[in-house]
Amino acid sequence: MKEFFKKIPAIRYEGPASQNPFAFRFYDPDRVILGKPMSEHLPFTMAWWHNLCAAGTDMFGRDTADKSFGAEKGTMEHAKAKVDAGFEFMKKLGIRYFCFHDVDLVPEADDIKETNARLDEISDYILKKMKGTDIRCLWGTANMFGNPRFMNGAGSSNSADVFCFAAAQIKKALDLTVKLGGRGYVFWGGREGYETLLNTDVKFEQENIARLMHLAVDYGRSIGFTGDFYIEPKPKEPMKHQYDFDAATAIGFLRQYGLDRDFKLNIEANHATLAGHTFQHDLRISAINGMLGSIDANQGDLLLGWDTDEFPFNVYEATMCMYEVLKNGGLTGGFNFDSKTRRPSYTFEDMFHAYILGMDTFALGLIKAAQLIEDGRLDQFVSERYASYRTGIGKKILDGKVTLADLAAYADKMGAPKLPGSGRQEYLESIVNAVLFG
Ligand code: XUL
Ligand code: CO
Repeated sequence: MKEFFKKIPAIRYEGPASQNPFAFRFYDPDRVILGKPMSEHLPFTMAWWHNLCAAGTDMFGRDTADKSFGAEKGTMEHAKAKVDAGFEFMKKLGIRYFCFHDVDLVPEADDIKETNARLDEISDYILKKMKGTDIRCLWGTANMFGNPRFMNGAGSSNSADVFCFAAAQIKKALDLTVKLGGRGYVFWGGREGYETLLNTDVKFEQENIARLMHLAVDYGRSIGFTGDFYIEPKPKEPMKHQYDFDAATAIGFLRQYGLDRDFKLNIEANHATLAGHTFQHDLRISAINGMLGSIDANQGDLLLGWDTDEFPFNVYEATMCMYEVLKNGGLTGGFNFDSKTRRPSYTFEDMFHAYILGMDTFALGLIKAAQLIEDGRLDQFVSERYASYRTGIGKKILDGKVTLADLAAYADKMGAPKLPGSGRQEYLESIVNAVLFG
């Protein structure tokens, strides 16, 4: 078997002092944190599209990286070379999951029957590669945004034929996900949105997206898919306005259309920040609604207003993410690095450095989040902040024992309420710093 990353050894944990560029400094898979090994807390996942397909093309310039893996692009030989390279990559890093879009796996043909035959061939090949390894599929999805037919979306398209084509792609992508033992199936509503209300029937489009999702659920369950479906919220880009704007909007949509039993959310850091939220905010909103399912691990650049999909480096953000994940009792999905190396980082070594960075950042986030929870001061502060609801009038409010008139009478007697206690934000931030760097 050809080795693609010859100069790169298997990546091992060597500790924070290590200066070996091909070693983990924080990700120590067997280290037990809050009763579970790191590797179980952190089901790290390779995104097929960024790692094996994207080669640096942007709006202003062509590829900088060579991702041909020794084969001619657009051929099945190339598709198989990507599988070989991907498995070598995952094994060397100890990554146990991958995610894919249908068209990441094979070149799309003009005729869907031909594309599907190619998908059958490549998934047989992937299955063979999986044998004897502990590498599994995290989730699959259908790319319903790249091809020109999807210029107006898939479920939201004005064309019923395009809706049918999307259905056909979803059906096949679900078949593949089940065949590869995927834990989940993702809907990122790539172009499910609008450019102008002058030509758009928003109600009709949203109902049709829900229709397509119901059809997907019915089909998925009929072929034995027991995992979660996920919506991946994003506010904009490519569409000016996307329907799954953020976690709260997506949850409202799922409930409105009766999809909330089968779906959870796949929260992407850079999508949350594009929506004007922190990553932690969208994780919290998902978690308190019982809908935090999976994570697309990356980060944006707050100086740039677009989806830069950078490898996570921000330890504060990763810590607060892991804080939410630990409090959620983990994920049904995993941590998919929907991240790409910067365009000038174009070598195979950079691909490894990027994953080492991302995995170490989340490992550090996990260690620090566990310490914050064990420290207990944040939790204690929050609990005390709401203490006025545990006795007296507060307790009566929670118990549903008072009317608005009762409360008004209480207020009449009370005079002006005392100011609520200090929020102590700066003190709490200093605790976070002390735990991170103390
Ligand atoms: C796009 C994005 C997608 C989804 C899968 O912003 O995040 O790659 O994760 O379609
Ligand atoms: Co994503």
